[in-house]
Amino acid sequence: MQKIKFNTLARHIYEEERKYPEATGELSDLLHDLSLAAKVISLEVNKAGLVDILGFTGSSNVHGEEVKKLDVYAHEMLIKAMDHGGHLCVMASEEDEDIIHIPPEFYIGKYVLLFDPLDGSSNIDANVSIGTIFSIYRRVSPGNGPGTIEDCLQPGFKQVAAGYIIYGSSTIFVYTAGNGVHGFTLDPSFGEFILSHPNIKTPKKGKIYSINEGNYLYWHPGLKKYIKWLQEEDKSTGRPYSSRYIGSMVADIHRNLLYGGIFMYPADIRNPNGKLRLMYECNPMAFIVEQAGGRASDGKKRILEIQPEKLHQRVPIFIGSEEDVLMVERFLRENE
Ligand code: P6P
Repeated sequence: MQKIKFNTLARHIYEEERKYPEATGELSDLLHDLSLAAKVISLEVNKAGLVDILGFTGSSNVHGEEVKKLDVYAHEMLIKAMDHGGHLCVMASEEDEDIIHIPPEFYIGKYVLLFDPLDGSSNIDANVSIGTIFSIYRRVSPGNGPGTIEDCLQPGFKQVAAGYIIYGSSTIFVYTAGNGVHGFTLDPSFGEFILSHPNIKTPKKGKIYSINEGNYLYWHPGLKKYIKWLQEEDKSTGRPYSSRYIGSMVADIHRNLLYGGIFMYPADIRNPNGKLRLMYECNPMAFIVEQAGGRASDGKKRILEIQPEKLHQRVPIFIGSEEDVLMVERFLRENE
């Protein structure tokens, strides 16, 4: 096991920035501000189970602060942490129908931030890992004024950075700025994210498949055949695969990123576009997984090449180890 050099997220971000002479440091500051928000959200998520036990009134806690639903809290915390840094021209959140403008009193920058503040938050009461997902683009609208919807509706290959923070047995910040994928584990004793997963590469082929099999009846016939194929015994292809499904996208994809395997949220008869959001979940996860050597498609087309039409549009997603995603694409194609 290669010894991991001691490094913090803050230092890693600036070391990466120094590799690009033209870098202004703005992206570094953005990522640093996001890591700050992540620490605060992590604190709150880890306290969540205590809300009832510690006699919080439910609408306001012993300090007189209003106790909000965690996903609303995370949404508001991210906006508060990111709106005044001077690096953004516009934001958009999975929790907000419309784009989020930078208050007029703050400087407007050249980047665009989209985020899912707390994906999988319905699992929090069961103490299941959940996560924040973020995606960063450069502005494309002309001028230096407020950003527009056009800045937010860019195809995923235009991302300059993407990442997630998984709040689980530990809090891990995973990101890419287009030069590999790196993971940092929060040491709560001194509040720093420490390099724990340098240059993550996902196995070319896994032995895990992740999908909600409760939707089997509504699937595409090719998908039904693929899942049955995975369950047959054939030691030469590592089958049968293991089924692992947490129901929290960040947790499922983080595990498969490290161990190998495929995560699927397909279209079905009831949901012709699947369930997961292109801009807030699929694009950032696709950028990360591709940077780690994996693949992400909607079953036909590379996720990162989909031209967005709506801020909250849903897409089917097959993401993970390259050979596994290619295989399900083949089953879908051959059983049109
Ligand atoms: P289902 C959580 O609600 C979420 O948005 C993702 O994190 C997760 O992968 C998916 O939905 C689970 O959906 O329909 O299987 O419960």
